[in-house]
This record gives sequence, C-alpha cells and structure tokens, in this order.
Amino acid sequence: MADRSFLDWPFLDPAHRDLAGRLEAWAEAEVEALTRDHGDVDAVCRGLVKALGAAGFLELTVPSAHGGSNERIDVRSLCLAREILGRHHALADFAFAMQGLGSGPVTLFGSEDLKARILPPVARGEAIAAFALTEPEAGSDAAALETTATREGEGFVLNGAKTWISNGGIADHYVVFARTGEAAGAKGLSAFLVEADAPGLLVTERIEMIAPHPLATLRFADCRVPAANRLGSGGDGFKIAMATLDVFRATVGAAALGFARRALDEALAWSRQRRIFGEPLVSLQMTQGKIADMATAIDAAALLVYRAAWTKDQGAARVTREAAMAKLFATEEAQKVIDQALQLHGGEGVRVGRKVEALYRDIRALRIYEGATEVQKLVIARQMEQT
Ligand code: COS
Repeated sequence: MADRSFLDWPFLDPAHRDLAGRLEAWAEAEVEALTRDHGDVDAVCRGLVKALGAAGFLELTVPSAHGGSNERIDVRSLCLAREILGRHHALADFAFAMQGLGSGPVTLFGSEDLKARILPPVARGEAIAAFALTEPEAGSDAAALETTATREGEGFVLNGAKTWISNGGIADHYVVFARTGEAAGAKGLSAFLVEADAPGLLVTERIEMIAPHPLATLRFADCRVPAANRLGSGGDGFKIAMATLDVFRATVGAAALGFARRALDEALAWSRQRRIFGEPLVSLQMTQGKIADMATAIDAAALLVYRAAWTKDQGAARVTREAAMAKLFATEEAQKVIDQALQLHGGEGVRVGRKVEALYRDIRALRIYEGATEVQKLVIARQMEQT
C-alpha cells in the first residue's frame, strides 16, 4: 500500500481525505476489471468514463452550478484523483483527466448557455471531451498554429489540421483553437467548442503510442461552427489555452506521482521477496539507497504538486510558475523512480505484463504532453525574470 502520510499535510482538508478514501475504495474494486481488455483501447476508455461518471467522480471536473461537486474546480481534488487513479492504471487516470482538460476552457470561459449544455453530460460521463490545440507545425510553439476560423454569416468556418489530440476519434466534442486574425501571433487566436459530428470535422489518422490511448489527427474542411460556440471574445484564444493549462498542468504532475508511488510499491514488494546472495534483495545497501532516492523524490514531487494546487485553490489568478515546476519535477522524477524500480526487478522488469514494464512506457508521454519539460523550463525562467 502506497504511503498516505501526505494526506495529513496542511495543503489538504478533511474533504480531500474523504475523497481519497472513497476513490481508493472504488479504484480497488473497479479499475482492474474495467482495464482488463486491452484489445480495444477506445472501448476501455469509454467504459472508464461511463463508470467514473456513474460513481460521481467526474463531478470533480466541472463546477457545482453545472453538475459538479465544488463551486469552483478544486485543483487539489483533481490532483488527488489523478494520483490515485494513476497508481491503479494509466488509462483510468487518462479517462478522468481528459474530461477536465477537454471541458476546462468551457468552465473557465464559456457562456452560461454553453456551460449549461456541455458541462452536465461531461460530469455524468455521458459525453467525452477533448482539447485540440496542437498542430503538425505548432506543438511547443502553440502561438504558431495555422488552423483558421473565418467569420461567415452567423458563424465561423474552420479549416486546418490538429494532431496528437487525446480522445480524438471517441470524443463527443472538442475545444479547438484557431486563428481569427485580430492581431498577429498569440493575440489573433480564438477558441471554439466543436461537436464531433459537425460537418467538415474528420478524423484522418489514429496514432499508435508506446502506451496506447485514444489519439488522433483531425482535419477541418470548411467546418461550420455557430458563433455561440466561441469561448470568450475574439483574440482570447491563446490566453484561454494558457489559463486552462495553468489549472491542469499540476495535475499531470499528480498523475506522474501516482505512477511513481506504484513503482515504489512494486519495487518494495519485489525486493522483499527476491533473494540474492543468500538474503532478501531489500537487505542490500545498494537497494536501500535506491529506495531512499525514490521515496525522497516522490515526497519532493508531491510537495510541489500540492503546493501548486493549493495556491490555485486559494484564488491565485495565475499559478504559471508553480504549475510548471510541479509538472516539470514530478514527471522527470517519476521517470527516474520507475527506471530504478524496473532495475531492481532485473530481467523481470522488462517482461511484458509486469507492472513496472507498463509504468516505464506509461510515464514517457507525460514529460512531453501539456508542455514538454523544456517548455516548463522556459516558462519558469520567464516567471523568474518578472520577479
Ligand atoms: N495565463 C494567462 N495568460 C497567459 C499565460 C497564462 N498562463 N501565459 C501567457 N499568457 C498571455 C501572456 O500574458 C501574453 O499576453 P500579454 O502580451 O497581453 O501579456 C500572451 O498570452 C502571449 O504570451 P507569451 O508571449 O508568453 O507567448 P509565447 O508564444 O512566447 O508562449 C510558451 C510560449 C512556450 C509559454 C507557450 O507557447 C506554451 O506554453 N507552449 C506549450 C504549449 C503546450 O502546452 N502544448 C501542449 C498542448 S496540450 S497536450
């Protein structure tokens, strides 16, 4: 059982401890069966969204005015949920997280009508959400995106391509960022809610990953979107994307933390029962050194993650620096922790089907998506220049 002493830290309230207990019990009972069949990753993710919705946990991803559990999205709850679900299975974390990221721009910047229409089904697990920012030629440099949205009559017409879109192909709607041209660069973008069945929206490629999850390339070919589906004002798109990422980046760190805690658990269990040179592997000082490094990295990452989440929950307008630090450190350290856990397993660590082997693949994308490690460093350095 993973260390739970962090639940007593002052960053968390009794409601968080209650949530952790309920979600842990649910995950223990449900996640294994829900993730067993890996032949059809789309079906697994649909099933997870449905089950998480039915159990009420997706209510954490939207505000209470629209079917959620807290008045404002509580970032500490999102982090706890991602950490716990991630410790059980990467896809359980993925299914949960995308409901938040995919609907986050609507929560933060949508009109009342759009929120009332979009958010309750997301919270019930009856609609699957997605966030479409990245393009073939605009990843880390998000402001370079080229998809266009042109005003035509009562709406907008979208043309262009998006790629690496999580939930692409199974989502019911996408928040799409496009160039509307109010100004050059970052100031000329807008955000739109696009229904998956909008004519002109095509899924052109499904992308296979080292740790599979639904992922696609989308094409917009004269795709018409009603003006009422625009989030915020024209030209606000980049700020909407960045403000949404401010909320969700710390939660990526939390997912990494969940993976790392699981790796440490696996390493401890293995090294207690594996005998080497006539004694348990865990008795070797070299093993103890690894375990100490892993446990310390995990606590340090947890402190950064819950510091960022707490700061946002206290009402900070921006947590750009805190969230970037949490994501950067927690994902990088989780990679090292998992690598150490795998190393302790010896040959068994690279056997397909071993949990550490899956974690080794699961963690890799987290150092890249929602702002690669190098982007987080850029963001942190820029923030330091402003202090
Ligand atoms: N919240 C609100 N506004 C923000 C913001 C934030 N976190 N970050 C930037 N902005 C605003 C800035 O304040 C600026 O507006 P003003 O000139 O009015 O102040 C505007 O947005 C442009 O910001 P900036 O000049 O920093 O833009 P850059 O193009 O230089 O941004 C980075 C560079 C690398 C920080 C940005 O492109 C980025 O985060 N890239 C990674 C994208 C990403 O995470 N992709 C993954 C997609 S999800 S899988």
